[in-house]
Amino acid sequence: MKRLRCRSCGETAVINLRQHKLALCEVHFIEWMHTQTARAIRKYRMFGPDDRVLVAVSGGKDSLSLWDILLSLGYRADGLYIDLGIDGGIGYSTASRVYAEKFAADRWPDAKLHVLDIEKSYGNSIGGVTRKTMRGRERPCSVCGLIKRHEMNRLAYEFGYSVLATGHNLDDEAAVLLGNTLHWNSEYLGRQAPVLPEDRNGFARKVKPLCRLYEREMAAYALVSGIAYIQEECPYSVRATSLYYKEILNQMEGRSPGTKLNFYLDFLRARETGLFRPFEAVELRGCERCGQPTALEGLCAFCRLWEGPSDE
Ligand code: Q46
Ligand code: ZN
Ligand code: ZN
Repeated sequence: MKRLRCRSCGETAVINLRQHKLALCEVHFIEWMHTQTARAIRKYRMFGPDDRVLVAVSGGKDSLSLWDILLSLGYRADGLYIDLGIDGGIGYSTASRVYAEKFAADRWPDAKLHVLDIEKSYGNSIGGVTRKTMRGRERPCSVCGLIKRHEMNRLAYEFGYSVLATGHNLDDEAAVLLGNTLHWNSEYLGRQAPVLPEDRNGFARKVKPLCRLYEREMAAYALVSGIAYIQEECPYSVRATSLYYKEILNQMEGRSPGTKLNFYLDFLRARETGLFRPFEAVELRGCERCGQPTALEGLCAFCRLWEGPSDE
């Protein structure tokens, strides 16, 4: 088989980016990933060099690589690991936390990693609170999403970060887009974007700097950069419909390289030209207990979670 050569220097290529007709060696691939991320940050006006960025790290390849890229680009980025108390027979949360802590200590010892333990702070884990408050009707992922959003917002606010960055990659975004399109969920379509403005003054903007990078590219970046990460998926993700959508999109990508990227970028263009009605912000008030923006009367959804019906 013909050996692929790096387009920049002619050395042996480690990756072939078929959708860009671009083969790159290790050094130039890392450089390309940094440039692509920097471009997305500028294009979507995510943040500038003076912003303090809080990166939500899960111990997985995407979020650790995102943190690595932002620090390599010289941004003021710290990490936040939320220990959700998920076990799944593999000690999932504990193992993920070790990867996040090791990454910070070994690679970027000057960067700060905040760690929040949900069970210690609130007395219950994701599984426990799902069983208790929803009586099994709700999936752990919706409870988990609610807790993560609330706590990331709270800590960003308390620690004075203006931006919250998550490691969602192109495959994640394209899968969500496919799901929203299949249901013509116009509210979610209007809201799906690389940048979500702050809900209220003082709260952080949410950004996804990896939204144009394939999952495969993220895995390759972690590998060639020597970033160790948790390989197992969250045990609750097994039944997620998004995995099925990802499979379908991968099949399409295999037949026609670039499908995922074009699907997502064409959507963003259509969104910009007004195809989807922009999300109309409902009037938000401060939660009576935690002060975070909420559309609900009295307590926000997060504070209600811990008030749920008891087991009797
Ligand atoms: S961590 Fe949480 Fe994911 Fe696990 S429980 Fe679901 S939402 S699958 S990103
Ligand atoms: Zn090269
Ligand atoms: Zn609240």
